[in-house]
Amino acid sequence: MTAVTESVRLEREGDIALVVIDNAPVNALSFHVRQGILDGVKAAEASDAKAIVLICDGRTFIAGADITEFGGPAKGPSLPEAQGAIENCSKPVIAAVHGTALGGGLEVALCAHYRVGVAGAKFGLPEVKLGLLPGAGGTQRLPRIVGAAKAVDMVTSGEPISAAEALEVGLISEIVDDLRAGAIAFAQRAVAENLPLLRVRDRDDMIANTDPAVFDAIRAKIGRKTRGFLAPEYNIRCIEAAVSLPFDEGIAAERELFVELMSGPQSAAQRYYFFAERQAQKVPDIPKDTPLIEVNSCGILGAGTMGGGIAMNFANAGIPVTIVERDQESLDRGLGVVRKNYERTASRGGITAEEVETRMGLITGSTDKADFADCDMVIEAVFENMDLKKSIFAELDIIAKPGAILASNTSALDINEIASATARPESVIGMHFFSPANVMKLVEVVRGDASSDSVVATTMAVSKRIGKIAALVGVCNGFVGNRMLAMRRIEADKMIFEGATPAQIDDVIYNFGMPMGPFAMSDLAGLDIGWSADTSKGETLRDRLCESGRRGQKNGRGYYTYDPETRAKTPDPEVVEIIRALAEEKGIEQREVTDQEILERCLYPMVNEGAKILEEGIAIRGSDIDVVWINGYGWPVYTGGPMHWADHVGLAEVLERIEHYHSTLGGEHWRPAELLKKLVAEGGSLQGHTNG
Ligand code: 3H9
Repeated sequence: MTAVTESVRLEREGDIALVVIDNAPVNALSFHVRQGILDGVKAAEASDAKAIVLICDGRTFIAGADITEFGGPAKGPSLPEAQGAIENCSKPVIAAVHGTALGGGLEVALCAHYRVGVAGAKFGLPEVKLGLLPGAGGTQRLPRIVGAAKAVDMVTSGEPISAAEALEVGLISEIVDDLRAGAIAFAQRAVAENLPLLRVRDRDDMIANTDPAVFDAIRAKIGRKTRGFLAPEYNIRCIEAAVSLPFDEGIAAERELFVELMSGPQSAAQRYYFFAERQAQKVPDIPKDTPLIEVNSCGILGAGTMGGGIAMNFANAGIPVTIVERDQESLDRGLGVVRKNYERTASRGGITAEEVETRMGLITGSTDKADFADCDMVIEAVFENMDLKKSIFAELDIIAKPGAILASNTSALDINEIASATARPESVIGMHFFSPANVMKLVEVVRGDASSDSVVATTMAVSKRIGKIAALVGVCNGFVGNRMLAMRRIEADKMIFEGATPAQIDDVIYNFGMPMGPFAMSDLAGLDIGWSADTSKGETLRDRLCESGRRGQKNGRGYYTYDPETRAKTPDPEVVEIIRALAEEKGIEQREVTDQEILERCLYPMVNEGAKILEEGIAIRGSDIDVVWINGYGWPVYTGGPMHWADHVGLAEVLERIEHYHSTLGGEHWRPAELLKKLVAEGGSLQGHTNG
């Protein structure tokens, strides 16, 4: 065994040389790995070895370029130099894949003459998720093996394929049982049978007759989902280049587009988010060795939209759920919706019919809370009413076994007060899911004053296990997400009286990249939540809208009118008139409100509130706030979330505008956060601010 660099070594098994990469945790292509591959392969080529196996230690093959190196000074050999040593080697090079061959990792493997993998291996080019494209030949080599249609699908989705599929499409030559032994055996066979040194770059057979329609088809397919993102289109253009240009020209086109993406703000935001998401899982003041509570069963109180969605998350992860409703009819209705949701997924090919039954089989309905007695965790998901929640928690305290986690899905209420209804506040925590709970990724884990370390750590771990992205937040009204959302609402509601229309405001927010604006959101939720015809005084806009039969999407009329068939919304002049009349009564003069003013007045108070949330210690890090907004509200990840976005705009400019609105419009939500002022004075950033 010879060390080549700190992370690459050379080994020998008979005639076969092994270039072994060991760069924990994911064998990313740091400069010493690139150097090691280059020097290791060359040394093996110069030795009397007859073939070379490229293999990794640890849990995975190379998972890509080292993202932490991006944007820094160039160090060591480039990846193409290391790849060249493999591809142009005069002896067969076999890449042996386990775990994930991703991004630059797959691009390295594509330069080997042959690839083998274990059954659990996965192969993908996920750069699009970082706002990038494969920049080391991946877009030119992959279609030469799998064809343009498959390649364009892989680079635009970023999703990996399995070893079985890789074998089927010819990406690997063999699935081996034992990685090392299997790869060595393959290499020995390559030598014995004098197998040719296959260079993917020289192949044209799979791309020769590409139908250009595949590119329009993918554009049509992903257009809506990728609205606002640059990288998907750039990835498509690279595959187009692969089928229309000679290899070297295709590589040049790929490089040019890669450099453009890499130096642009979208990829910077998406790379920042990659680490933000992983960072959010870490709780600085909880020791890593904190014992976790075993959670093998979960009780859910409430089979409404929320409870049902939450139950699905647990069932999807294979965790048995007991779901309790107050009467059989509501229970049947709730379980019926869950089944329908699963069946819809199955009809689209997401899961098999058998999986529908397996998951439904994990959900047991009941009308008796006593059935929570054996659950390791119980989540309350009834409507928002403090007295009700307190009485429920007092009951759960009696029913649940000692040590069980008692969680509330409240979206705003005080977890400490809820916990005070029990004799075990240390077991109580908030788990704020977002609607629809089976789809939305975010869970705000709300740490009460008394929540124990084990309960916090376990709830974070359980959230991950059920496929969620958790952010730990403290107790305050609305926590992180809804508290910031409320600030946007204040200004949006004011601006429609000043002369902006609901559609204008929604369009500005939509064009910024959010899934919908505040008024479309109200229509979706229903305008009459908490409104009653008996008590309505016709004083507020909501009173007037509801009184004129506008209840939102559910009856086809709200701030917009909705097509009964397509549910497409159209701005409604009648609503604009109702608003105008009310503004007149209130003595508010209407004027033209610019899109820029709308953007500033909707987003800057959110940024300001985010800064206050940070200074109060409600969020651990600025980046956690971005994780909340991206996963709970669809904030466009290519702007990095409200904190990253504000940093990008420039905190001095943001503060200047907040001060301007504070002096002209007034209101506590415009009072500049002390932290914001401090960061501007010190040249700090919101995204990098941490209380940990
Ligand atoms: C690329 O390749 C560009 C090329 O085309 C062109 C070049 C010229 N770099 O996710 P985990 C860290 S772009 C640096 O929790 P898992 C991660 O931050 C790249 N660090 O584990 C975390 O650190 P910490 C294309 C990385 O088992 C730790 O490793 N490749 C990288 O749940 C564990 O990560 C990708 O986009 C990296 N590339 O999932 C793949 N990757 O413990 C990105 C991970 O301090 N990676 N880290 O928080 C992944 O998708 C997942 O990490 C993976 C493992 C599936 C591999």
